Amino acid sequence: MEATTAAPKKRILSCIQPSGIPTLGNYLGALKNWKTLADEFDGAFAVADLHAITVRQEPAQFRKQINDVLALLLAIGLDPDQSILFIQSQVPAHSQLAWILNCYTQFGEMSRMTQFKDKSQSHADNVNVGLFAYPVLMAADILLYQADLVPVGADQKQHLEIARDIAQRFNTLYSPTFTVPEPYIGKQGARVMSLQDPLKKMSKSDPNPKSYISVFDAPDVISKKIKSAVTDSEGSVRFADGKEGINNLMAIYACCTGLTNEQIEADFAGKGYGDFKAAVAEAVIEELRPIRERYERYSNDKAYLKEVAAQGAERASRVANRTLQKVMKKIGFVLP
Ligand code: ATP
Ligand code: LTN
Repeated sequence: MEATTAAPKKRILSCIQPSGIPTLGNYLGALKNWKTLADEFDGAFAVADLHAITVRQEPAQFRKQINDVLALLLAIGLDPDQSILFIQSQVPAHSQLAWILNCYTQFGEMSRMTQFKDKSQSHADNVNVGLFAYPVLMAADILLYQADLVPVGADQKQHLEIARDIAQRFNTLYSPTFTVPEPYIGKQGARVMSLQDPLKKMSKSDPNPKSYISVFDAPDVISKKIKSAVTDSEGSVRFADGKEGINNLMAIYACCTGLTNEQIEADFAGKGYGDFKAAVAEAVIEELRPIRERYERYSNDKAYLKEVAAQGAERASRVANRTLQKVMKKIGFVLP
């Protein structure tokens, strides 16, 4: 009989910025899928600290947030011996490839990015070049690892398209160099909205803490925030246009319980928003409880976090440097 060799596992890569305490949106839209995908694919997951300095960070707080997000990656169950877990700035190839790719990206295509337009409004006093070039650094993150799949929330779809365009452009100009990545956007939770303005996405850098649930919020805080979530005056729990607040709470509830919208509507028929909000709060509290408990353990163990980051940076650099060398050679740089 002919020997069969197993096809190599596909590679996935994703990152999260340490720009604040991650929210329920980050969790349901991205992190929750990472754990599932990490068991099936070859995973690399990073704390995108270079992306986070596109807005001002206070140094001591920033350092803490970077460690906290690394601890969170462990708390959601990612295994540093199975997946590569690393801090982006500890792998210099990201900055190096980003510069190179800047020179293969057009000003016009960057100007169309909706995140840039939004952020240049919310940070009007600091519209820096990094904020503009942010998607190119993200493309470098992805392309360095030859990622096949990139699990992200729906807000990142446009950035993924740019990463694909840049990869294809480079491959056409030279010869096949980069894997062209596909986005992986979950069916549920891909776009969790703000509790105070359900037309805006829930964001950890929102100045109003009532608009988001942080993954480390205590149970009573979660209950209060959900109780004060903006809804409508109709008073019936059903998914419909114009009921964005309720639609959002239903989506959150569905993600945490596995119920469908129809089941939720049937369960809450004839009941008011008070009952529904109490049930949503309970489901969110139970969903986040084990993560919060494991996070407490990891975040206090600084020596372990340092060790995880060092091991991750070494493994990540090995993969990333291979791609970077290939790119530099094709462009015509003189390699040492
Ligand atoms: P910031 O608010 O500082 O801009 P962010 O939370 O939007 O940050 P990241 O930390 O980089 O951005 O996001 C990490 C992951 O979480 C990404 O995959 C992103 O798509 C996802 N994500 C962010 N916000 C939401 C949301 N409201 N709903 C679903 N997924 C989200
Ligand atoms: N821009 C992303 C975070 C991010 C990312 C990446 C996601 C940075 N580099 C690479 C996937 C792959 C965001 O969610 N705001």
